[in-house]
Amino acid sequence: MKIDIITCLPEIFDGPITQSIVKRAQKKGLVEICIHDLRPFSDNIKKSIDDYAFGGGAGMVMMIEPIDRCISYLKKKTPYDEIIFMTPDGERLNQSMCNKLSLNKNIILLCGHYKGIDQRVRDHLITQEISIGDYVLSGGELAAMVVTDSLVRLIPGVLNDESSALTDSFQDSLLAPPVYTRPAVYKGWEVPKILLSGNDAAINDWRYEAAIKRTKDKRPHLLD
Ligand code: 6GU
Repeated sequence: MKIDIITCLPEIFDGPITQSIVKRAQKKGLVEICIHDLRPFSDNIKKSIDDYAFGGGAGMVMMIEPIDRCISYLKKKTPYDEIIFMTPDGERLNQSMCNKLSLNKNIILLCGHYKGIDQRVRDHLITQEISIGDYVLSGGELAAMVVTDSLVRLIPGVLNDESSALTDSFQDSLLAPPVYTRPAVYKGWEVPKILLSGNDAAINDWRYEAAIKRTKDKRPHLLD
């Protein structure tokens, strides 16, 4: 899978997706993540990528031209399955969207910024709009990293234990059950005895029941 991220703040991406699982996935060649700075695609002297809103009002608007040029440049080399705009008014991300997106070969994540983006970008250049929740972030960059992380862990071979993405919370509309490790007793707080029994069938039953209970307690709407 290839993920091309278009942003006016490329430095932000030096953090989470250069570490841990996503880093390993890139090293193994299972995913290629490329960050593209929007600013060089501006054709004016100041390399500006935003301008005042037609009709007035506070806040700058991201211009269509640098974005169109950047997307056209990328499209010359790669056929994209989806060109996704990260925006708080997009479709709210959930696990089933992540699963579907992870099947794509090539995607673009376009990060919005400032007060908004010229509507013609949304009308003509992109294929999908995604939000990561009902709150407003300063830009789409953190959201693009959330999407990237959630997709990469689903690519076969990325996780050491092939089954572990399948047992993630939300994969079967259930939260994952509690887990424990040594010591079996700490300050008098005990691990459920069944987990120490060695009886795999009984342990699986316990985990299933615990997953249902946790979902009922914390996210009852998932059981609807
Ligand atoms: Cl994708 N972008 C911004 N700016 N804020 C958000 C978001 C995206 N998703 C939730 N809040």
